[in-house]
Amino acid sequence: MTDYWQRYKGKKQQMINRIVDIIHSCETFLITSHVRLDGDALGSELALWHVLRDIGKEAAIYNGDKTPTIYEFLPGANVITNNLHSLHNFDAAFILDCSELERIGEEGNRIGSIKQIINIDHHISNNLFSEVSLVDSDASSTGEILYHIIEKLGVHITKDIAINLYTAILTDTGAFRYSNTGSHTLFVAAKLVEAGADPRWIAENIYETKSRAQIRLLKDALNTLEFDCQDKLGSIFVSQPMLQEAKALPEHTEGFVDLIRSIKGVEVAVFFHETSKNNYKISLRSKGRINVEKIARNFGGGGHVNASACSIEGNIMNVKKKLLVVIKTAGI
Ligand SMILES: [Mn+2]
Repeated sequence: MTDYWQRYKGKKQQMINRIVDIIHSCETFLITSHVRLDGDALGSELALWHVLRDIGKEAAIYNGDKTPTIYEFLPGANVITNNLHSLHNFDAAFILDCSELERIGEEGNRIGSIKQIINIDHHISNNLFSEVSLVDSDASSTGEILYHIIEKLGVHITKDIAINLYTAILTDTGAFRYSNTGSHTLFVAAKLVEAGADPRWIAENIYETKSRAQIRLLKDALNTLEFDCQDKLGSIFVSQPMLQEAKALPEHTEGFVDLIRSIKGVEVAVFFHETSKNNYKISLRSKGRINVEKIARNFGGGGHVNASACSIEGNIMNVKKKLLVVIKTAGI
């Protein structure tokens, strides 16, 4: 574990100290994250909310999107608001798991005008939109980084905090399967289990509560499965009519791309999701060699080496063609 603590020496340690100072010197905090919420965004927000409240601070969580149903079990999830009124009450804003202000959604610029912004993230593509930025692309998740801040703060990790942080780490590592799972990740996860996070109960809430509509949508999506690049590339898509037919929600597509990656021999998995007519959100996953962050960046997106996303306009045929050209140049 010594290597790990080494990473938090020097500049990163100074930044953690600075964030701790800001927490002590401010009273009211806004906490936010990116649209298309995931377990890391929500778990990190809620863990931090509990921490701030536990030390007598005021805190509110705003998100541009509604909380997906599967995350409603998270302790504190009911406090999250989708409406932002006056901002002048906030001394500082925490922007978590968010590579750029625009990813917050509609309120990004307004929130960006709060005088003290704290940017905590693990995306390699983070554009360091605040002077106070703690970005650690070696960390599995924003939740893992937050654990260290909480330790430094000296706040007791309650069961509610542990459940939220564990969920953040669990979901961003694909249940401890992705290459971002380091010994340090498991070390933190172990500490959270000791603090009261129940792995069985959390996994059941997240992975074993699928609706029938979701499975129906998956069935239709799998009908679109195609292989390219000598079967090293697997892809599926979901169109707007498919979503309507299955009576499913956009959030029900979560995890589809991982299923494609699970196919033997597939090195890059792609999921095309038509979010509005002729506008596709594309999720990319790779098993290692191919850097899908670079591919997404080509289309104005970003993410991590093994998991990224971008958007391309056009019909599915053209969108696929455009993406294939770039993937082929990546040397698949
Ligand atoms: Mn994350």
